Amino acid sequence: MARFITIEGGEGAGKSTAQQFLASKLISMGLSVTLTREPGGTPLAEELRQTLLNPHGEVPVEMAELLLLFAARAQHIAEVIKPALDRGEWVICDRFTDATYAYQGGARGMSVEVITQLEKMVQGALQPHQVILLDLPPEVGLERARARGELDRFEREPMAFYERVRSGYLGRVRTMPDRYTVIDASQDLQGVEDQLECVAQGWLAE
Ligand code: Z5A
Repeated sequence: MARFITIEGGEGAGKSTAQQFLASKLISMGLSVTLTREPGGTPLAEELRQTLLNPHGEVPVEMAELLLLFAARAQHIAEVIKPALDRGEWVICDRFTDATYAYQGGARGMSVEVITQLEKMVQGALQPHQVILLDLPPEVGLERARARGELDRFEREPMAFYERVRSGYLGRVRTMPDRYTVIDASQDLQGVEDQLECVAQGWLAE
């Protein structure tokens, strides 16, 4: 049965690493898996990603940032996510709308009602079956992200911004606990992967 799994967390939490690990587990169990990411996932959505993350260009105002994210998401859902689910595949997406609630809602302070309206317009009934939240103190994740080279626009925010992102995610976990599996991403990679393996085994047993 097709499943839509999303992976969330702050900068450098290990989302891409976890996505690859989960995919290898699911594929070894005989499942077909589509890996994708947000913002991005289609040529147009990747162009919008470049615009959103560019640290040198014109800075989008908050509403423009929000609408660009949902424009990319609309394209991504229509071109990649829904077709893969319709083919019966598992889709593992590196970030999705929980990131919008955490970054644009929690950290930028945009109206949650507006985000919810856009979510309904763009996604209809589409929601992740499960969200993996890789939770860690922002300073740990930023150190990992900074080791990689030039920082994107989101990686240049003050520390208080990332604290609000983290609180935004954890606030959503408190209100909808069944939606999330929270993993302590400050532990070593082996520890994270052991937990991810248990999660994958649990899905298969359902
Ligand atoms: N954004 C938004 O504002 N609103 C939205 O709705 C959406 C996104 C969808 C781009 O996302 C930006 O878009 C994002 C929010 C905004 N902000 N930023 N920046 P992104 O997902 O592309 O960017 P990111 O969060 O910076 O991802 P990342 O830096 O690629 O990190 P990651 O995927 O979580 O981590 P990783 O690449 O797997 O690992 C980072 C390094 O740490 C790497 O060297 C690993 O080998 C290492 N690692 C991983 N796990 C561990 C453990 N457990 N221990 C030690 N080292 C580890």
